[in-house]
Amino acid sequence: MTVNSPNSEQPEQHRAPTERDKDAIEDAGAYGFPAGLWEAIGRRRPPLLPTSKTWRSPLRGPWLTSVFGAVLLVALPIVTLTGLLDYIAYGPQFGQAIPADVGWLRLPFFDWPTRPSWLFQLTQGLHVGLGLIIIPVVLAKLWSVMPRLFIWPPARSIAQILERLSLILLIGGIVFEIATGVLNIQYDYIFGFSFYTAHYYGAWVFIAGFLVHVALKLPRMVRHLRSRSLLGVLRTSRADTRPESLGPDGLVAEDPAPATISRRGALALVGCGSLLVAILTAGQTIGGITRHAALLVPRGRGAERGPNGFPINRTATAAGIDAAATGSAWRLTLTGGSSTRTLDRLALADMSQHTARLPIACVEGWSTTQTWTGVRLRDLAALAGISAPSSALVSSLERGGPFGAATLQGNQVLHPDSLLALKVNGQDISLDHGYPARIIVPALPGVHNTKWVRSIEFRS
Ligand SMILES: Nc1nc2c(c(=O)[nH]1)N[C@H]1C(S)=C(S)[C@@H](COP(=O)(O)O)O[C@H]1N2
Ligand SMILES: [Mo]
Repeated sequence: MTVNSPNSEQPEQHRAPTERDKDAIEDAGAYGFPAGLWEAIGRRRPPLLPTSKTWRSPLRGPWLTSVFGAVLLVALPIVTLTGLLDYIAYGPQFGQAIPADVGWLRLPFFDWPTRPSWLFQLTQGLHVGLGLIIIPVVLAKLWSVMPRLFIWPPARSIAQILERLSLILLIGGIVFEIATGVLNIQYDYIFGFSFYTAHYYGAWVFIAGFLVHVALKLPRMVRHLRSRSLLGVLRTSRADTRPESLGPDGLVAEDPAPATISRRGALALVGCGSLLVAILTAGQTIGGITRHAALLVPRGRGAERGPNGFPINRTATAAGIDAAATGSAWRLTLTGGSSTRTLDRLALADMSQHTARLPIACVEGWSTTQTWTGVRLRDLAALAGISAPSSALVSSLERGGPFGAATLQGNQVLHPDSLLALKVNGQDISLDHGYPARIIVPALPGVHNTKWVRSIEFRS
């Protein structure tokens, strides 16, 4: 049975559903499943389950689903890859990426580059920004395939069971990643587990589902995209909006209601949704006046009001920093060479000073670029007696916790712009930004720019 809607320019080709059912039942038999089993399950449809008649929007159909799918096919790999890159930027080789031990899900580690200095700003900005912007598209895609989530029987063959299992990974994975990601940038750690651990494993669940889904659906997506022209759709008004042709996918309403919005209207709605999210988010990374619009990012806003005029991740009070320990009693300890060196702040200020414009890019979704002045880390390494360290362990006055210490790679210590900063924008660094001295390194994840530095241990 083939029903073509009156205005579908290029009717699509498909097999009649009954053929498909037969195939599936045959498949099942071939895999050792009694053919009658599927029919028996088919007859036991739960009474409350929506039926194929429940879904009446005339917009639903494989073309629309494929348009959303194509957008996600481009965006999701970018979000995924930048997320995995951010994991590597955290320094898994030092056990400081979270989760530290991921068994066989271990990524190939490499030394995170220091050039360009905005590299981490880019990867985390793309990951968080694009991840938020695609939410309306993900919702639209889920809406468009809704009828398929309720088909009965849920699967007709082994192949279909596997396909449907992959959907659980895909949909469960993406919803989980979006939910945990959004909560993280709102600093809302409501769950009783580590955000990073959950988000990392959730990503692999999603990746598995995504790969299977793309492998299974890509040819179909391409075929359906060709079934009508995008320009044609954009020229079609609501009054002329007709359902796509009924097909075996079960996406097209069998009993369509009249259109309440055109397809171009639906596409515009989703597009504007994404644009709105973009406007509300991008300012956290781009900065300047756009920051005022970044309503979705709590830390990015109102930053101008803070000391030194840029966002503070955690104040000295919140970090439990004893102001007395940062006063004249403060000493920087350098170890790793044959003897330990101790310097007070005056001695540091007497060393050769270097100025660099570098970003702090926080994985929680904001960044800010400032002009830092201080002592080069490589000069401190030389002073400690290790001129070519392979790594350096920086410790804070803030003891313990995720911010108490961070390990830097050799290339990060040796970069000419890597500083133990004493000043920012020509002023002494404020207590909240890490006085007496803090780390600032090109392309380093924000979290490893340790504030209130107490000691540095160079390793070779
Ligand atoms: N000791 C210590 N260092 C720290 C932090 C902290 O809480 N304690 N926060 C880190 C994080 S997560 C970021 S993004 C940057 C933010 O620096 P800022 O507060 O000066 O903007 O500092 C990093 N260094
Ligand atoms: Mo951060």
